[in-house]
Amino acid sequence: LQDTKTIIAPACTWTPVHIRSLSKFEDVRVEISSDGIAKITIARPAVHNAFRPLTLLELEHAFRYARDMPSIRAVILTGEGHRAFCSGGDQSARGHGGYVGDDGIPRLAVLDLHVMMRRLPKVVIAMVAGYAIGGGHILHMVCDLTIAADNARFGQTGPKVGSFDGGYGSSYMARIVGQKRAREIWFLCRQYDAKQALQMGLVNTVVPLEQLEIETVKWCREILEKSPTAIACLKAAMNADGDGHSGLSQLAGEATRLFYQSEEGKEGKNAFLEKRKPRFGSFVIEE
Ligand code: S0N
Repeated sequence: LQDTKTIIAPACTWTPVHIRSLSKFEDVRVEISSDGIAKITIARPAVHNAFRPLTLLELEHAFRYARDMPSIRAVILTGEGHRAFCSGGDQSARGHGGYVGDDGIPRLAVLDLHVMMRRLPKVVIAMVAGYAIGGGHILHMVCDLTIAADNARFGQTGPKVGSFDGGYGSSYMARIVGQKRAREIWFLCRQYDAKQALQMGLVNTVVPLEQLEIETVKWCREILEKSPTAIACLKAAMNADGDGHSGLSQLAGEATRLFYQSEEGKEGKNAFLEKRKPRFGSFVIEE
């Protein structure tokens, strides 16, 4: 990997988020563009952006913030520098039954983060330079789209380091690349370059490293022009296929959100609050 390339000015100016809980972050940086893109950066370059429990906690806060801010319409997940997107769980934090933070409790908290990212009703794009390995590889897979730099390298290490992800890391991977490829990726623990990842359908496009952020922002801006409700429903629908009741609940949640915004939905609430019978008679289901 070359680490001497200069990344040219990004296509937009990022304004750091200053709300109190986020500004105290140690491992994660959150920046917002003026047009509603949130960039969430795992900032532990000394360990190729491996995540420890604190990192996951901060990522959860960051994704919750992105979910709750109406002005944020697209999210970029990335790693600091251009040597790594993320190298997975920090092996030095791995204890007896999981990864152990300051509170001494072993957790597999990255699994909660996967669910949170899939449930976010906004598009999440992985911007990958360098290594996306182990749990870092799974993180990019869980994103809706992946833009890879030409120096990106992908792979799993679980069977080499005594770990595995039998959740999205296995079954969702098999849906993306097919059963034979997924088994190869996990059983052999090889690394794949960006071109190979593109051929397998693991990433959406590959661009020169210098163009990575410009291209990612371009994709975000194309998405910003589209209907947010259509996108949220489409994401939920695609997740529902693989997420069972949880996926259906996400999809149904989007329907409920729309229903709440309708006159019919509001009539039910108003009637309750006004202690009267609801007047649903004038509402019809139009074919
Ligand atoms: C990425 C690799 C291939 C890069 O190799 P390279 O370029 O030779 O660099 P290194 O010298 O190896 O690394 C530079 C420095 O960074 C440290 N480092 C790198 N990765 C990690 C890491 N994951 N944890 C801790 N430190 C890391 C190196 O030690 C080195 O530091 P110094 O300079 O001080 O020596 C190569 O680095 C590599 O192979 N890394 C390890 C990849 C890996 O095995 N990751 C863990 C895989 N497992 C998971 O991610 C589990 C995820 C998870 O949480 C999970 C998911 C589902 C279900 C359960 C779980 C669960 O919680 O277990």
